[in-house]
Amino acid sequence: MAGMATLAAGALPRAALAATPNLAGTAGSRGLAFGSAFDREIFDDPAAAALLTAQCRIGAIENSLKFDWLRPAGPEADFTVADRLIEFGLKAGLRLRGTALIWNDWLPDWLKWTGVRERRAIMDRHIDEVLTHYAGRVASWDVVNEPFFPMHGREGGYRGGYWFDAMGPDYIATAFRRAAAADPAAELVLNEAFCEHDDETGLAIRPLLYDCVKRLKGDGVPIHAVGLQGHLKPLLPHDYGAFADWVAAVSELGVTVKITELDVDDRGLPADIAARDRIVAETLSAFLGPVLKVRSVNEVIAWQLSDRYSWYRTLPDYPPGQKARSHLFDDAMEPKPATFAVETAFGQSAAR
Ligand code: 9MR
Repeated sequence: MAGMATLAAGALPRAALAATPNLAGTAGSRGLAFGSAFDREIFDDPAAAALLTAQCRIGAIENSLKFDWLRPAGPEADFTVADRLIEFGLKAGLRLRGTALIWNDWLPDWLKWTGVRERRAIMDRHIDEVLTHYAGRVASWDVVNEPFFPMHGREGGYRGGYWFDAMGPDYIATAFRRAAAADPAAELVLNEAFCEHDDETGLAIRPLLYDCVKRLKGDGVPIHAVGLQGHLKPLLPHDYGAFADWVAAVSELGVTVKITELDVDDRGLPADIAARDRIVAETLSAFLGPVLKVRSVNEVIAWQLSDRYSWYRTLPDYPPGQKARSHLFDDAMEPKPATFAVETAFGQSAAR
């Protein structure tokens, strides 16, 4: 692991930096699928569209399939923009992922005014309509996103919100069963954040998620994969080797595992760009090395390819003049140490 970190540490030979990366190709040579989140920027930015098409085999819709984006003002869904994104993705040859069908966060205000019993019907309708509409086009869904958040103080460590508060923990199994009925061919994924870290939240969520998957499997709930987001935070305590052992244990429950939202939180890292890029690259190497030894990890998806469309850039936490460099390509869509760290990790990973 130390050797890999050194390789990615900005000490890369010039020739390597000048080479054209081929992330999907290198991943594919090991039986691994690589992809990225994308959204409406691809309509107006041909460079973003071209980078996505060149580097990816999987495309995850970053926002436009979320409940609040499909139904911002009331229960009627508007699929217009999402349909254009899906059409683009399919033409680009991408296997498409939708996120998130059911998430207790980021829900529109109108849901607040619905009664508890009515909310179950709204959830069912949402799942039925969306999965039927995209059956055969969106191959994989985060059916439930971020089920746990112990800091919400709910018994069992669940994330609170309109769905949980209406149905309790059963909303998870209910959503998976409903999704399987609406699109029997879809891959159904339980997606979770924070597990990569040895801080209080990460250490609390790991066993909760493990037990949840075990229960779902034991009850015959149709869950095919676990998504682990991978918003890496180099400044938080972490032990990626121990994390990988836990990932292997999760997959032994009978699911594949995918890294669904890979990027590096560079808030608080040095302002100097070379130093920051080095830490971002080292973090990616240190994470992917052990994780990709686990053969049931079959997909890695970046949460946007380029810093230009980083969600971190919408956060207020950067000093003036400093912008996130959290992703695999820079602002100008050019490769940087992170690109080659990831490609190297793919090339060195165990064959699937
Ligand atoms: O990157 C997404 C950002 O543009 C949205 O405003 C936000 C709320 O919908 O969601 C971000 O993506 C999140 C993902 O859906 C779930 N895991 C955390 C991601 C980053 O916040």
